[in-house]
Amino acid sequence: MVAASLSSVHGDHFRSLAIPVIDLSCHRALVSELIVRACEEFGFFRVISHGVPHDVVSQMEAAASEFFSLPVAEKQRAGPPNPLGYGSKAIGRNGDFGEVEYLLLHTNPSSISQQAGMISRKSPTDFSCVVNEYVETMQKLACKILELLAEGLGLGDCGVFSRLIRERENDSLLRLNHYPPCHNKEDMMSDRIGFGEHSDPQIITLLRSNDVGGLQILSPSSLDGAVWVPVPPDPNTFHIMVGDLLQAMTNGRLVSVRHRAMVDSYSSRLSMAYFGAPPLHEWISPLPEMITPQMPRCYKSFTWAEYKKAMYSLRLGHNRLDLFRAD
Ligand code: GA4
Repeated sequence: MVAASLSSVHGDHFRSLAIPVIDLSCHRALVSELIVRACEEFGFFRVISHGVPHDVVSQMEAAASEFFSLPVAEKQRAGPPNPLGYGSKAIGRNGDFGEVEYLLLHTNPSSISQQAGMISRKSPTDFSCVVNEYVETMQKLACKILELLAEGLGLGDCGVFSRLIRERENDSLLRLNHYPPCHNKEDMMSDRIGFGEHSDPQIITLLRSNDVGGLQILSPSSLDGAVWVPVPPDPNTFHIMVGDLLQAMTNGRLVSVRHRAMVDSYSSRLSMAYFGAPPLHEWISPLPEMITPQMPRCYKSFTWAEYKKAMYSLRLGHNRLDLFRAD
């Protein structure tokens, strides 16, 4: 594990912290142990030597920037996001806003080709191909990480997490975000929120961004309130985040990381997030191996559809998993 040292943000408290960087080409037992440790401590880590071909990423990035550089009226053909499609500033259904424009896509190939018609007038087929390839690659990487995680946790069935996002009916999403830079001086002097504080509801998130910073994670170990830790950008790594469902399945042993994105004063930030989710009808429960006398059951069983219903009825920053606590 390589430790990346971090420094200051103005405004909130901050703490210098070493975020885990895990080399996936290292010895399997070591990698799985490091993944577990990172997910327990931060719910967040970065991976290097991940095996994702450069072309797959650069083609996806090029397609995203081409879309965001279209005239507004063209982009709006792919919106509004209900919940999929193009959105600008408004996030979700309950009054959240950020300095961001985005495209939300379902990862199912037929949904991608349907949306592609609205997204790219010029070459919808090319757009679909690029997205499908990126999504397939992300799904593979997510499964690999989830299997290593299950091994590290000593679970009898190492496919217990990965199987959920591999199912044909999985509800995984791809989100393309564009954070334009600030233009006026006043804005440059203050911190501007691109995407407000939240945790991701799904099982796992694989986030890749260009070389512009902005991502911050909330240090879960902080005893003294909010401690935001800026994550230095690195276009060659993937940021991996534990989602709410993984926290529930591990009975709270792994933590879903709270994070946010700030806007850079000078440069455009482009990020691409793959959210690995189970099918809608899938039941989510704490795994029996994760329930012990020292760690009694923390969460009720619920379906992903029930969880989604709750998440869309709440604000972005709501701690929605609390609604599913066992009595
Ligand atoms: C956060 C993670 C993903 O970006 C997302 C977001 C979704 C949306 O933008 O429509 C939500 C948010 C996210 C959680 C609470 C609800 C739903 C906005 C919002 C206020 C696509 C997702 O799955 O949940």
